[in-house]
Amino acid sequence: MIGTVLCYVLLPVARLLRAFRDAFFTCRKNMLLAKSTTTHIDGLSAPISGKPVSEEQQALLQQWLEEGAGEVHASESASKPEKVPTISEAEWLEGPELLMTSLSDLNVSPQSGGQEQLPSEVQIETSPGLQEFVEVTGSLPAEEREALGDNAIWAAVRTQADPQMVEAAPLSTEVWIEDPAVLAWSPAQETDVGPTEGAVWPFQNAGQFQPLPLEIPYHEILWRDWEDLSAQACIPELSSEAGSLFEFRVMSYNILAQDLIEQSPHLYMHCHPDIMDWSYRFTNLLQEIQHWDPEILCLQEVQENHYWEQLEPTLTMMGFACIYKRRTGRKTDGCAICYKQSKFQLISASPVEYFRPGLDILNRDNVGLVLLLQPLLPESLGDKSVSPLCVANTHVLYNPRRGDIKLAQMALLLAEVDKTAKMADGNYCPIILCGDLNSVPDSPLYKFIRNGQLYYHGMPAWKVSGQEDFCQNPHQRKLLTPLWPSSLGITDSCQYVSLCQSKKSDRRKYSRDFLLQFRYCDVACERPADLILLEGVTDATPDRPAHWPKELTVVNNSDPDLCYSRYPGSIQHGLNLTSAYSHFLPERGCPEITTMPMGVGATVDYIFYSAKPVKSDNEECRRMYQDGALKLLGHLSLLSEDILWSANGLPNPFCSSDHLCLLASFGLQISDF
Ligand code: KL2
Repeated sequence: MIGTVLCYVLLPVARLLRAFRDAFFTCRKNMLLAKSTTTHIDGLSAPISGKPVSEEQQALLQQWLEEGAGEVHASESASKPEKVPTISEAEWLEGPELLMTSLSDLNVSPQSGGQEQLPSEVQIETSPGLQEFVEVTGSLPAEEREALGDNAIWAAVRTQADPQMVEAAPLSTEVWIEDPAVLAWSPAQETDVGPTEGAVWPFQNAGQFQPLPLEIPYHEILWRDWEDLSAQACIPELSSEAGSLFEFRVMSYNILAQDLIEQSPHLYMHCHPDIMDWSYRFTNLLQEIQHWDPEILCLQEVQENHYWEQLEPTLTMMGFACIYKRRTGRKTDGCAICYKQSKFQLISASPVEYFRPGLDILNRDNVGLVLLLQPLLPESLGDKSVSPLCVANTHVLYNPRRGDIKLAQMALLLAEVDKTAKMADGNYCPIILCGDLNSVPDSPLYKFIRNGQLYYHGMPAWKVSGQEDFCQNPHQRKLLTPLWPSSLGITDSCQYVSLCQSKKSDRRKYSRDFLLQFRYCDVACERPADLILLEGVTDATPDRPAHWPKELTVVNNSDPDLCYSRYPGSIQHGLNLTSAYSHFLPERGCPEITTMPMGVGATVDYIFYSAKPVKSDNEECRRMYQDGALKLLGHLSLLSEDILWSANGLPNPFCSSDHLCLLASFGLQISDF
């Protein structure tokens, strides 16, 4: 009898309630992510949720921001990563629900009944349906209530906010429908920014969901401005010949492989499990990509099954062609480069595996990918031409102590870029190098890429990436000359030895004058045995001009810089790369952040591009560049560490990776022939 009651009555009721809980949690995510009618606020003084913020609310917001910001000055937090709020699974169920953030905490303590604690100005009502739900749950046994968690409280709270919500086109792709809750990337955001004309917004009309006025307005805190840099680009001809540029946007994005979350769950303790769910993150990431609408997309940490089952099919439907390279060994993620087929045609694709058996310096499973793309000009420009574009993408080893490996990995990638980008005339076509280099700005690895050379001999390996200071470690690994053995086949100038040698023998080793000397040497004048004898013709010996030397002069005119290091203990490359970002936010006076491991902000992701070095007398200084054939026209601003702290770090409900995406717009010179 008891069994029957349990099976047929209590279990279905419990399941129903669980379904309710899930539905309301989704509902709450919606509320958090719902786009307000305002697109941007300065210092949180602008209206949130389309309603003016009362003075008290503003004060609370300010207090909350200050409290958050006060904790997170870069220098402080760098030394105290443990400040990241960590919340265990159990706390999720007992305490306030996850997305409840510090601001909400000011108003609703976990112990409180919820809305009674809210300031009276905040208009909150309980919808009749939800009220009923609360009453039902209130009368449930304690265990049932615990199973439901405090989501119930949140689900029951509904504001009287402006009913105006985002109007959105219905989904055209099934994958997008998976979680219609995601409203993070609403069309309203594109108004100031511009680059998403004609984009389809892949979420359903969610007019029934209203944002809670006191929730973190993620989309506003994490607002990123589009910075137009075309005026700064030192290109006098740009304004007069604005039409002569082939424009495209490049995104670099480490999307955080799901398997890596599972391997290092301790890194994501500050995140609610629901926002770490792949289907939630996938929908959000896809919408973000679609919102910024890049023509070239360089992704890192792309899990192979997610790539083939979801990303590749969806991105193909969005007009991309995609190329993927998985990491070697047992790693399940890799790098992808996707390009809009309407804009580019693939000339070549070269995956690069950094793992080399038997070489300690290359014993890790990271990879890179190098494409050569031909930009497709519109037919109206039929008689014009544009140079191919080399696009490289990589995710370099994380281990902060093994800078030696990181440098060798970069050298392998640069050798492949050198090979791919070198044109018939020996010059390089424009290059874009994206990736997560797991190295911070102005670290030796960064300087190597940007300045084209690095003296490494004797350098502690941990110093190379600048991620952490391990100088206390008495057993420091030092970089010694040569950094990698010659058997690797890569020169100190980050070029393939094989290519150098063939080039040298083909074109560079002997000068024209040197080769001309052979016209008069005895061997050259001797008639080959199988050549018909025509007297006076095939047996004629040319007269040696009087000034020609009898003996051949051996001239060693091979380029010593081409293949061998100019300076022992150093490595070089000749690609002339500079960063699309400055790594500093002048208005905020603090560094740009692309990721926040354990609550510590850092830049490790980059978009480098080819530029022209400006000649300087002091070669030791940071190299100066000006735009060449490839012009940086703009980029999407990055955020500061304190801003990300106020959004509970990364990932959060709005940003579904532990990295921010980088986005830069370029113009490629179109020429007349
Ligand atoms: O920094 V990353 O995060 O570029 O987003 O790249 C690596 C790290 C990624 C692939 O190896 O996994 C992360 N502590 C923190 N993060 C780690 C660790 C670790 N010990 N190991 C790997 N990752």
